[in-house]
This record gives sequence, structure tokens and C-alpha cells, in this order.
Amino acid sequence: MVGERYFGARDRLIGCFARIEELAATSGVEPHVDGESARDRLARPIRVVVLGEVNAGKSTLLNALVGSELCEAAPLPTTQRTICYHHAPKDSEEESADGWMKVGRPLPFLRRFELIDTPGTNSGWRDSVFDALPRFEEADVLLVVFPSGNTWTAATWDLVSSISDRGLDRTVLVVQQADRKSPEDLKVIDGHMRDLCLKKVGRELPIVAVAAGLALEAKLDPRNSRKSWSASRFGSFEEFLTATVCESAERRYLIDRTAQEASGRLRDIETAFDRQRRGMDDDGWFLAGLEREARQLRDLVLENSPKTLAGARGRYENEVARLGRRLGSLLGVGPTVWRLFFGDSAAARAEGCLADGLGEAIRDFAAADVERLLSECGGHWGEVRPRVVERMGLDPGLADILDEDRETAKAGFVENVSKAVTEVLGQLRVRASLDAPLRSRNRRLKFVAVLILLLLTAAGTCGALGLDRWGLGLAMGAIGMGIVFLLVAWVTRMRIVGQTRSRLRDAVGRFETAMRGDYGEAVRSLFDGYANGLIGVRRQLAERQATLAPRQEQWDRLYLELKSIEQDLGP
Ligand SMILES: Nc1nc2c(ncn2[C@@H]2O[C@H](COP(=O)(O)OP(=O)(O)OP(=O)(O)O)[C@@H](O)[C@H]2O)c(=O)[nH]1
Ligand SMILES: [Mg+2]
Repeated sequence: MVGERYFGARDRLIGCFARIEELAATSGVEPHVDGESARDRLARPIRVVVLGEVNAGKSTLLNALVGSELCEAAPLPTTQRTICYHHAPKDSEEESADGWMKVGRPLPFLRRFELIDTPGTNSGWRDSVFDALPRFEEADVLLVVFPSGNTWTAATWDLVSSISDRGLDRTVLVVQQADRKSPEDLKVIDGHMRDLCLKKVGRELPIVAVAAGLALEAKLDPRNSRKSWSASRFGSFEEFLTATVCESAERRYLIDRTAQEASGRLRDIETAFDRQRRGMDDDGWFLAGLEREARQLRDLVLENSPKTLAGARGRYENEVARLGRRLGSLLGVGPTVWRLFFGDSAAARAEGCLADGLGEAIRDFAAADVERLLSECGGHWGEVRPRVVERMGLDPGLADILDEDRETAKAGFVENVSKAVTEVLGQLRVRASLDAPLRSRNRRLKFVAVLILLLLTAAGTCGALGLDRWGLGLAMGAIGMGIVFLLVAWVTRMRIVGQTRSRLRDAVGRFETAMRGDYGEAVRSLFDGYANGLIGVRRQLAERQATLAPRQEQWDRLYLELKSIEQDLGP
């Protein structure tokens, strides 16, 4: 096989380059658009043209190279037009605009070589061959084929004389059908052709003798091939082509240039990685900055909390005043008399009244405050969002806490703040503090009430016995005791209400302490939720960072692969 080592290296290099380009594309590196690159030239198959007289064995020579009967070969003039054989996934034939026939075949050999077969230089189609000579000269190698029986034929030597200097650099003279001549004759032919060549073109060209017919036979039937293969001299011919065409300085240059281009692309990708990595680090700092802003906003809210909590203090004082009124009405004469007989629940009711009132007031306060805080967060987010879009190219949408989680966040805030109410009620112990004064009041009032009843009973008995004076006196005494009852009830009521009110007013400090703690906790947890709005952006950033790691690994692998190819190619 011609150029096995060269094609092995070339295919590895091109495969590696293709993977580098894939990585470049997925890493967002711009494609190279600097015209035709060395890689494009290297990837193109090597173009071989055969020229020579009718029946020289041109088509057979190409068939022997391929190892299959690709071109039609026969004793009569056969090839009547220029035919270009190229690789195609399936058999195809088409006329090309330049009058050539393009034949596609799915042969692996044609991936490496493009073969151009031509009509004989002494045939009826000779003009087409001479006219196309400048194009043939662009091929990588021109094989001018002479039949061993006639190596001086004028038509072919005329053609050789017409080849430009540049074309002659790639021209090889092939003495075909060498099996028809003895080795001695071939030596004579070789000398004769050398002289003729000097005469015609002024310089020596390489001359190779082959029997392509035998070589083809050997390739088609490898079992009985040994004799005909060595007689064909085709092995030396293939080695010659390998050395002069595949391993030429030009090909070597193309390989080196392609390896350099591949290295350059790897550097481009590395630069892009660096840029992306720096960008992501900057994005990380940028997000940290936004999170810091959210924390600063929270700290500002906490700093201002004494002012905010002054509103809650006002509500507490209102509730204390309301409790005073309620307690006053609970300790009125009517209810007091009723409770003397049916049990006293005033302390429990007073405490319930304070718990309900304060609970509701603080919930109201918290609900209004959380709306204010959320609208502050909304204002901040409104400013953050376009900055994220501009900086990172992704829209974080609305923070959950301002959107779907808004109601939950509000309820959580209210609940957190309301914890202060339970705490403060536990500390105030309203019911326990009312119990003792109410009991003592009731004891006194009961005593007076019993006296009144006794006096009334005695007055009634005297009246029945006709002791009217005594009866009247006792009745007056009962009335006096009634007045005492009213006085005691009024005075104790005023005292209890006053004491309770001032005790609760004095406890405002405790209320404020409890509120400060729970309010601070509620604010922190609300702002934690707010800062979570940036978690989606952080996640996307982390995903981007995560994609960089496997790409970097791929880059490392490709770098090593390229280095190993370069090493195999040697200096
Ligand atoms: N003995 C012998 N005959 C050969 C050899 N190569 C080709 N021939 C015979 O030579 C004749 C012409 O071969 P082709 O390959 O068709 O020659 P060509 O140059 O393509 O001819 P045209 O297409 O007509 O210009 C055929 O009959 C082949 O069998 C060879 O190495 N040895
Ligand atoms: Mg032919």
C-alpha cells in the first residue's frame, strides 16, 4: 500500500484536528475563516494523473495501484475521455462542466488518492489531453506511461516536452508492461530513455519499470501472488511513490503546518477557557456583591427597627388602656355582685382580653410591616435584575419571595413576630397578678354583703314582731352597709384597675425586648428568603463552571494526543 505510514499519521492528525474543532465549537470559539488552511489541503486526497499513448497500460497501472478493476482496460483504444475517480459513499457518475467524467466509488483507497485516467496521446482525443495539460500539472504526481515495447513514441515525448518546469518536478516516467522485456532489455530501455529525456526536457526525470498487469493479478488473487508480484516490480514502484509523493518535503510541510494550526486552535480554546474562567470568577464576585447588598439592606432594616418597633409599642399601650377599660367594666357593681355568688372569672377574662387584643394588634403590625419590607425588597430586586441580565446574560426572573412564595413568607414573618406576644404574656402573668387582689376584694365585699343580709333579716324579724323602731334602725343600718359595699367595690375596683394598668405600662420594656428579639429573627429569615432569589443565578453559574471541567479534560487529552502525533512524525 502506498504511503501507509504517511496516511496513518495524516488521518490521526486530521481526526485530532476535527475533535479540536468540535471542542472549539462547543466552547464558543470562533471558527477560522482565513481561506484554505493547511488542514484542508492535507485532507484532500493526493491526485495522480496517468498520461501516455493508447494501450500503454495507463488504466491497468491505476487498477494495480487500487488493487481492483476500477478503470476499464482492454487491448483496443479504451479510455476516450478524461475520467476522474474519487471517493463517494455509493457508485456515482456525472459529467462535470469541464468535460471530464467524474466517477465516484466507495473504495477506501479513493479516500487517499484521486485518480485521473486520460485517453492516449496518439488517440483521436489527444487534443483534449494536450489542452488539459496545465490542469494535470496541478496534480501531485504525473505518471507518463510508456509501453515497454515502444518507449520512443513521438506523441508521448511531445507531451513530456510540453510539461512546464513546475509540472516536470512531479513527473515520473513509467515503463509499463515490463514483463514483456528481459531485465537486460529494460536496462537498455532505461539508458535510452534517460538520453531522450535529457534531449527533450533538458533534465533527468525518474524512470520506473513495472508490470502493472501482473501486480493487479497478484493483488486480486493474493494466494497465488508471490511470483507475479515480485516479477511486477510494483513493490519498488509503490515504495518510490511513497518516498517521493507521500513523504515529500511538500507533504511534510503540510503535516507540520497542520500540526501548528491544530496547536494554534488549542491555544485559542485555552484563551477562551481562561476568559470564561475569569468571567465566571467575576460573575461570582458580582453575585457576592449583590448578596452583600441584600445583607446591607437587611442590616439597615434592623438598625431602624427601634423606630419601627415604636409603632408596636403604641399598639401595646393601646391594648393596656383597653384592658384597663375592660377590667373596669368587669369589676363594675353588677358583675361583681353576680360573681360573688357564682364564682369569679374576671382575671381569666382580663388576660384573655389582653391576649386576643395584643395578638391581633401585633399581627396587624407585622402584616403591615412585612408588606413594607417586601416592597423594599421588590425595589431592590427591580434594580438587581437588569444588572444580572446585562452582566451575565441570564434573566433571574422574580425572586420567589416576591412571587410564588410571597404569601408563605408573609405568614412566616407574622408568625415569627407574634411569638413575642406569647412570650410577653407568659412574663406578665396578668391572671396570676389579678388573682390575689380580686380574692381580697371579694372577701371584703362578701363580708359586707353578709352583714347587709343579716341586718335586713333582723330588720324584717323586728318588723314582724311589731318592733318598728328597731326594724327601721336595722334597715337603715343595712342601707348604710349597702353604701359601704358600693364604696368598697368602687375603691378596690379603681385600685385594681390602676395597679394593673401601671404594672402593664411598666412592663413595656419587657414587651419591647421580646419584640426586638423576635422581630430581628423574622427580618433575618425574610431576608434569607430574599437572598435565595439569587440562588437560581448561582446555580446557573455553577452549571457553567461544571461544563468547563470536562472541556478542560478534553482539552488536556487532545493536547497530549497532538503531542504524541508530533512525536511520532519525528523531526
Ligand atoms: N503483459 C502485460 N500486458 C499489460 C500490462 N498492463 C496492461 N496490459 C495490457 O495492455 C492493454 C492495454 O491496457 P490499458 O490499461 O487498457 O491501456 P491504456 O493505456 O489504458 O489504453 P487506452 O485506454 O486505450 O488508452 C490491455 O490489453 C492490458 O491487458 C502489463 O503489465 N503486462
Ligand atoms: Mg485506458
